[in-house]
Amino acid sequence: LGMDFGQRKAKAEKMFGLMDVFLKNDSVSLQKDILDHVEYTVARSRFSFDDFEAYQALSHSIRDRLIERWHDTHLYVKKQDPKRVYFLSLEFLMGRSMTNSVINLGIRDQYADALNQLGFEFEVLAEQEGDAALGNGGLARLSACLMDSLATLDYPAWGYGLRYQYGLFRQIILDGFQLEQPDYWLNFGNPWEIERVHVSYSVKFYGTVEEEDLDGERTKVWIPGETVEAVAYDNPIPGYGTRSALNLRLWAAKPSDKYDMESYNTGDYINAIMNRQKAETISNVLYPDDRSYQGKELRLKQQYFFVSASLQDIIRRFKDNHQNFDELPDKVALQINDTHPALAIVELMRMLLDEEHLDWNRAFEITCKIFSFTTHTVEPGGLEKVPVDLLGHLLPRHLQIIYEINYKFMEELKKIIGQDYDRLSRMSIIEEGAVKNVRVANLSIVCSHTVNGVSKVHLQLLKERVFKDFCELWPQKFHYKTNGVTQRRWVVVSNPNLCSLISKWLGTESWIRNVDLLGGLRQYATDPDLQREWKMAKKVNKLRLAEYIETLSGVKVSLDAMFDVQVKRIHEYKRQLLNILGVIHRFDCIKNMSASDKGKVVPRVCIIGGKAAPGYDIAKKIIKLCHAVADKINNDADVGDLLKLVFIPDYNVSVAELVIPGSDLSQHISTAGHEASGTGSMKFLMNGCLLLATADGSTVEIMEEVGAENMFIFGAKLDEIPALREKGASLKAPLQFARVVRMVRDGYFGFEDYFKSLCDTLEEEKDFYLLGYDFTSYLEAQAAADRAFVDQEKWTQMSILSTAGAGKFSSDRTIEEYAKHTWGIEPCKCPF
Ligand code: GL7
Repeated sequence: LGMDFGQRKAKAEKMFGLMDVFLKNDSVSLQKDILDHVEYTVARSRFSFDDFEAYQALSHSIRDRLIERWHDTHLYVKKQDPKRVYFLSLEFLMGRSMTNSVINLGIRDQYADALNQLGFEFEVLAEQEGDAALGNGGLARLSACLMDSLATLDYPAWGYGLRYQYGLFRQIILDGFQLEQPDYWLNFGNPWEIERVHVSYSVKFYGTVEEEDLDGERTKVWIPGETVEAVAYDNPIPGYGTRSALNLRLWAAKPSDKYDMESYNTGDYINAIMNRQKAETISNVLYPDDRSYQGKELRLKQQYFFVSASLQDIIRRFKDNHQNFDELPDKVALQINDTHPALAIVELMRMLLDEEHLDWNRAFEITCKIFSFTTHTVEPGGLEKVPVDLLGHLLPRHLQIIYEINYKFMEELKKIIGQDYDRLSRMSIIEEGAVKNVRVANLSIVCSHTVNGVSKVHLQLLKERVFKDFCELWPQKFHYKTNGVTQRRWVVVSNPNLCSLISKWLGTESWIRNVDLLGGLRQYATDPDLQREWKMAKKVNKLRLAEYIETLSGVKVSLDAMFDVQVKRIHEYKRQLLNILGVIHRFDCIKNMSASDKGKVVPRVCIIGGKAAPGYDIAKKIIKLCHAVADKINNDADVGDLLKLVFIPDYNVSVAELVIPGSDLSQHISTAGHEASGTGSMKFLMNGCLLLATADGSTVEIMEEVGAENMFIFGAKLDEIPALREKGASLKAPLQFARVVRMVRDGYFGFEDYFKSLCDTLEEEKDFYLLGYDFTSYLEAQAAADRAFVDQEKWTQMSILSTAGAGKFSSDRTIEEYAKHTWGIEPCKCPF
């Protein structure tokens, strides 16, 4: 601004003189700060404000502290200019931010104290916050856990995604049926984000591609038909036990301010405005299906919108310090979370070719050195496809580039495998047929240096099934990084009782950053004092959960019962139906028992929760069946406290924080070979819940760490499944199974017409997920859990050993592996 160095320095000194170096965190400063925000930010009188207004003021006060660290981290990393990883994901399931933020900032107690002085309670205000539910299920929550670990471990990283105005629908249950309600989560403002009106990029759609002469060379020029602005909303992600705070940058669509002169000249001013406004629909709503792709134009627009804005941002940052694109792979690692952001590959190619004018080979080589791809799918049929016509209409230049990549890939491939046309056509990025499709996974594999699965078993399935041809071609490209979850959110935030207990017995809080230390609990697993305290912590959490259940459903549950929980998205392969049929069997047994036998029954509270995709009919019937069975059981005087079944509605991150710590047993019972990893099990494990599970996904690794003797494992093994399916109808289901299915079919729980199609899926020749086959071993595993529960000492020991064996399943370990083996990045810790 025309100032010389001396003048600038003097100005900076004056400004710093006016500011405290850092905001203060003593109780008086915090109280003053909160009251200032009540008065000036929330604009309520400091003499009169309610819990929600107090929450708003509190969150702004915390946000100020987040921003300090976030600025410092950015300035430092910018100066160091290390290689950064950019984590691209269409979904981030962050849940609530407040408690997590104060814990990671290390000022939870100070705030609690300050609030007490003001006559408020931290926990009560924390309940005012809504969930940020910008994702569907495990994949989206994994992204959130990975961000927490990246920040905690001081890695130079950014997250990029979409700022949906409507998050995942809220599940309402009416007469036992699921209804979906829109989640307009921004209604009450969102203090955890920072709107960046000046960080915005134009994103182009539609139009045509023309050739132009540039310095004697022919280049392609894309003349777009529509332009939309992407505006950044930044969400600071604080690390634990460090001053680092990363950025999760989410893009919102806004109308472009580049005038569309033609429409303004038509005289139809109102319509012209309305048309512009349509631009905003791009980031309006999250698609609620967690794994089916319908080739919808809006979905493709969302994908391109977010990758285009992100790449413009990333390349701009690179160009601040570098001119030579050969350095790009030394500075940038791009991680695509499943295939959803795969257009980033093509967009980078387009930018390098058409805007930076690199030649094809150089651009392609750079691109392939930058991208890594993690797949979360086990079904070849579940892989994303985009109709060629749709893609060509929306992104004409990108389709050309995809064709070119494919042409060159096919030529190379022919040289290696010869004229094996079947294999060539399977591996082609373009699927031929009545409708031509782009196979997004093939594109991602061809253009990434590394492809990761999400568990050991998953990699095996990739090799044998999903990506067999590619694994044979490039065995060195395929790896796995077992998923993990963050112990900050899933123990420290959600289970403070257990957290302090662990720290007390380990004599340190270091396990919160170095979770392997949990293994130190093993030596105390039989110590009566720890056992007593451990049981007490569990009881307090069960009480919290019991109260929640009673308020929601009116069902009173006994704290002496075993809380047996299955919470996750509703899917046939996850077999909530097996669970419900098991409950019916238990009910049937109790009904037919003598009084003395009843005295030996281990009382159970069976808890099921989860959302079904709105168009997934069978999943919705499973929810209804759960309610119908619950109605019958919970009102049966013969059964009483021996068995209760409750469905917890609207399962989300904050509900999980309540349910998981209060569970004794948790079920992860997918048919082997269908769960790529599963991460819920890891959260339960950390919280000392015993697992009743099949040997699927990451459970196989959990067995290695915890020991199968401390779990209840059942069911057909992965390698037995194909033969079992082959046998089909000749696999006679056990009588017990036939009996419970019959009860549903014959209307014992009502609604027999409605449940008919659900029962049909269990007929021997149609029982694809092998519920009938696995039923016997499922009941045996349940009986083993009962026996273990009777011996509370043994049970508590198994519970302690579960937590002790959970170390491997921290997302910190996952991130270390990605950083070292996939991204090639190093920590960059600000030295203040
Ligand atoms: C999933 C897998 O189904 C799940 O097993 C895995 O733990 C998760 C994270 O890797 O990814 N894949 C997927 O499409 N969704 C998942 O949760 C929605």
